[in-house]
Amino acid sequence: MKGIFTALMCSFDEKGQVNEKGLREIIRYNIDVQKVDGLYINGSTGENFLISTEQKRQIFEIVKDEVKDQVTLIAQIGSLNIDEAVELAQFVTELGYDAISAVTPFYYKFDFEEIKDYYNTILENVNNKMIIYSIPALTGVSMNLDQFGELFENEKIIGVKFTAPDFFLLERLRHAYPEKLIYSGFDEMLLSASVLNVDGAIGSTFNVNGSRARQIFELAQKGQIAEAREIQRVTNDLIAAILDNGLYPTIKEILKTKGVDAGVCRKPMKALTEEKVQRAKQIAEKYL
Ligand code: MN9
Repeated sequence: MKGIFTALMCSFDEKGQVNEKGLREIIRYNIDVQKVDGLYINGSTGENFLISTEQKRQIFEIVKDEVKDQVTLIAQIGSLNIDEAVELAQFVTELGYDAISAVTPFYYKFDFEEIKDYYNTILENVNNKMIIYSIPALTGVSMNLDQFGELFENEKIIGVKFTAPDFFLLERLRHAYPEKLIYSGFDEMLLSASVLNVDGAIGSTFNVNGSRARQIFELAQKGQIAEAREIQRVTNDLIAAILDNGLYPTIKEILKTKGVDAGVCRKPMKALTEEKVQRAKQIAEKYL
């Protein structure tokens, strides 16, 4: 379960339907070209919060069918509808997914007892391992060291996808819970997180830049920090350009330059203007 995991994109057509052929191409590109250790399905990058339950099931099925047992698969099943979360957790477990992950419940200001109950309820209903998905900037939910500790008391909770720029908390978590898996969630901070000895990383830009992410992670583990810093710098030039042009649609456009039918993003995400399509192509040419 350690290593570099792509937060998998999904290919959608103009009507917003899943483009199965395109999705399979994105998967193959990640495994065969970027050579990542695993895939994280239906997270933020998969546009999970913009699609129907039926589409989530469809994506989980296609991914498992394409991947079989070639790489590790983590299914993000978290939902504000706890019944949906349980149902999807059971669905992917039957499909043979290696672990599930659930975003902290958001929108309503749930207190910690409610958040804890959410995780424990899902896990009472499914026999699988759970990775907490913590992304305070998008959910508004921040948990402290003690609260992570309380969640980790449930033995089925094996780790956290830590998408926050809080390196103090990250270091405290690493020190306090050496047996839990910690995945770095911000690709632009991978080196800093790797120095703190995370177990791996899960990221959107790995769809196109996974091989550099691996180099950063592995060099840091070997203590070759200067070399890792140089690759993180190039990576961050790339990420800054992608963020400036529009994160997910630009990654899809870059995938298209590699012959991968990545489709478009779901509304209300907007399509790239022609100028931004050209810019995406230039970014691909310059960095990838
Ligand atoms: O899964 C991703 N988070 C989101 C993690 O997309 C919200 C990251 O990979 C970021 O996209 C990336 C760019 O900021 O670090």
